[in-house]
Amino acid sequence: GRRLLEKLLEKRRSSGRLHFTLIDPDKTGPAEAGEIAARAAEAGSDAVLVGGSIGVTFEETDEVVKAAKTSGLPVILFPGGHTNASRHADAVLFLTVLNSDNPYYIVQAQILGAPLALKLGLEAIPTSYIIVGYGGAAGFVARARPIPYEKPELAALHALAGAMMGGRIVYLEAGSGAPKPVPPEAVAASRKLIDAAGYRGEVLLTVGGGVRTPEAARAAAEAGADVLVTGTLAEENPERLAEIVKAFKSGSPT
Ligand code: 1GP
Repeated sequence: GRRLLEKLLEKRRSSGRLHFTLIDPDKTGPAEAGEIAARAAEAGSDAVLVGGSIGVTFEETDEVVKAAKTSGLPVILFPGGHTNASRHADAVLFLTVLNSDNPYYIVQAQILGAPLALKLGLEAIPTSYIIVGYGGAAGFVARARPIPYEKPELAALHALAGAMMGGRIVYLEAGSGAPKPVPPEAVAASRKLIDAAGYRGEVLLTVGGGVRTPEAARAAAEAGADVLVTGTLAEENPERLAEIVKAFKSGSPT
């Protein structure tokens, strides 16, 4: 069949912006993951991401992926390292941390993870991952030098390079639970350079970390994000999920 990446790009072009719900198997067991994924589908989310930075086992990943699949949404692995794999997932964010100082997170995890993705039949979605500001556990574990909140032009240069290096998802990450999301200025500056280089429609500019309000979701949309990722929200304020998805998607597809 058609690859998931192509389906997501097509969906973005035809029906507008996308929302992904993140589930961390270290924090969320399979039963709760099933409930969150079902709620996410109902709220208008377009995919479930499964992964975390610390303490995630093969078995937990497998069980959470299986539970999330019952929602009918595509399930994409969001690995914290090369061992976070599951044959039950549809795809894996094959990510390189552009602002890591450690070669493992730039290229070695990919080399070690590639044969696992092949064996498990996982579609690898080239992903350029850029950590901004707070960074959270992801920034700490990946040994990132987080881009300062007040330097949107630096974030944009990373985003442009990420697209030029072949990233189809260019992901600006403030870190799960970040006190404030990626600044809209950084999203807008990234959008501008990605479009100027001719990647509009081929690259999904993705934003996540610390989005808790419809206002923040709307700001990310207006700044030009194609995809919004929320994680903590579905665990802590599940009743707000639909509202936030709607705020991000309203006014789509442009
Ligand atoms: C983290 O971008 C995601 O990788 C989501 O972050 O948990 O803060 O929504 P939150």
